[in-house]
Amino acid sequence: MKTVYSEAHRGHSGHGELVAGAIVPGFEKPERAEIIRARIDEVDLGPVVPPAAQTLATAHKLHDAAYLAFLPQVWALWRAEGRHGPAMPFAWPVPGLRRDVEPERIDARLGFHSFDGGASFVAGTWTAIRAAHDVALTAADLVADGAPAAFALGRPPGHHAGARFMGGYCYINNAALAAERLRERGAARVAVLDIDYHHGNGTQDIFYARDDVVFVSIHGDPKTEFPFFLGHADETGTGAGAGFTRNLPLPAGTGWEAWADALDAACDEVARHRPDALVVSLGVDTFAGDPISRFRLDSAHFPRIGRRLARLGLPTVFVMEGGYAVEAIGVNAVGVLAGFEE
Ligand code: FKS
Ligand code: ZN
Repeated sequence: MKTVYSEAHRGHSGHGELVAGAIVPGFEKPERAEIIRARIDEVDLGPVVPPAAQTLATAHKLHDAAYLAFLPQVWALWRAEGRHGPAMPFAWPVPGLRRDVEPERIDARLGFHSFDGGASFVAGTWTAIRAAHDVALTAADLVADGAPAAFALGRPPGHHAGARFMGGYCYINNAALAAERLRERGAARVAVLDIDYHHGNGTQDIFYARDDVVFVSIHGDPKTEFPFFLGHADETGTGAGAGFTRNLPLPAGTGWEAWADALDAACDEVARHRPDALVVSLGVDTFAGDPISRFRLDSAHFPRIGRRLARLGLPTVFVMEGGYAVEAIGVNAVGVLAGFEE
């Protein structure tokens, strides 16, 4: 399959994140994409192509206009306050505080448009976000044009980004963009299957009331795992979308046997809705060696995931999400794709 990739992701680097009371170097770093990119050549997965030019029209169907307008301005507003280091928020308008007055100060606006401090900005962040957006839409177009599958290798990732918020390393929801583009290009129903360790709260938020995009996710139980505040089994959709969201939370420590059973259940759920196309939110932080996650999959399991997904027999867009064991991320991510291609 073709991989869509842009070097622009490299500008999103050098930021830190808050872990257990200390700022540490960000886990979501450029080496991740570079190592996957190198592995694609090593196993001859297929050509690597640049994204085609895209407008923000599809993003505007998924994300709030004020939110989308804010993202490209963040770095300049931050610099205008005399700051040089990464931009990150420190206050959030939780229930009990007001959201109806849009604040003016950059620190307040960052909190207003986010749910955590995990989506920080450096000079090249917007350019990387925009490139990941173009990458996801281009991969969806390849599949809409008839390719059986395509791989959107962009970063930053997207599945924690909701209609009006960033967080968890995510800004614009790349998987949601791919799903929406497949809809625009004629798919009556699209399924998004999220196999990242963390619940795709942003994707769920965006499609929760819709019956044309099914969202199915396998992830660490939010009672103990990030993003903590969404992803429980009783969340199944609302309004027209009732029955079109399915969450399969698993306890930290889950190994291949139980995870593979959940994958079977998730695939059955996808198939039951008879979608015309599939988007896979491909996180490989389910790997036992992942430094921030707690499932126990081995590298040998990732090709088996790909083979199981292939059995759905659907045109498929793979969109890169998480995975932080950088030494294994190439083998694991490309393992899924190679297994799919078998
Ligand atoms: C303290 C722990 C917070 C945040 C984990 C974010 C996971 C992101 C991801 C994505 F796919 F979006 F990249 N950990 N800093 O793997 O779900
Ligand atoms: Zn993750």
